Amino acid sequence: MDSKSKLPIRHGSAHLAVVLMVLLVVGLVVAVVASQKITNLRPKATESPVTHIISPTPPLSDWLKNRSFEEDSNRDEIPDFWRKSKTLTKSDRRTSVANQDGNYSMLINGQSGTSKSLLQTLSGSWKPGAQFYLSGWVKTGKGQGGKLSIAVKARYAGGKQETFALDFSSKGPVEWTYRAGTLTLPKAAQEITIGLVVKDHVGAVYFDNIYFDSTYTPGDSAKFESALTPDDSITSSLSE
Ligand SMILES: [Ca+2]
Ligand SMILES: [Ca+2]
Repeated sequence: MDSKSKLPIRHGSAHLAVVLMVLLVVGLVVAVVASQKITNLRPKATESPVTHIISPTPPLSDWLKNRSFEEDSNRDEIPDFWRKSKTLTKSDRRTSVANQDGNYSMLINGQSGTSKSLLQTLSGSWKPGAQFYLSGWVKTGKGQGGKLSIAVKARYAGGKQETFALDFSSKGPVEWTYRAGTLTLPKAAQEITIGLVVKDHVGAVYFDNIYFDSTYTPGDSAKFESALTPDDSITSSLSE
């Protein structure tokens, strides 16, 4: 009787074990799917510090990054997301000596016969006629000569490049000066490089509060001047 009476109990245990196994498998599947969803929500750690991809209608924060030069996470005095031309030296750096916005600006010490630049490249897919707004502030020391610009270099489909520039007075000293302009792309572009350019100028030049976007909300005294025209004299200055 003992063995017969135990049999239903053993059957019952087997059923229970099967049910528990099924629940365990279902639980594992749910956990794996959930963890993948959480992973997808996290920012991608592999994002390049100098090139970022722009969606067709990006929020403002996805455009030019660290445009006021306040962030420098590795403390090498080259602002995050920006890269330098080979001609920059240690004296060309983020500095708190002058600032138009926040605590820091970018200082480039111009040298005769040398073209120096700080660059940031955006990747995207822009159609002919795409419009942009470019603005920024520049302050100069007792320098003179050459060319001081906030420039945009577009790389068109097929590889041709064209540069547009907002020029500032190269005869210093000049206090913080604001300039702004609009840019309409004549051709489809896949890459746009923003550059702070100091070419063949002798003296200190400070840049701050650079703006580049497809939208603009007017504020204070900010005004956008006439459209920027092509200026290929500094195309080579917008490369490393
Ligand atoms: Ca700043
Ligand atoms: Ca840095």
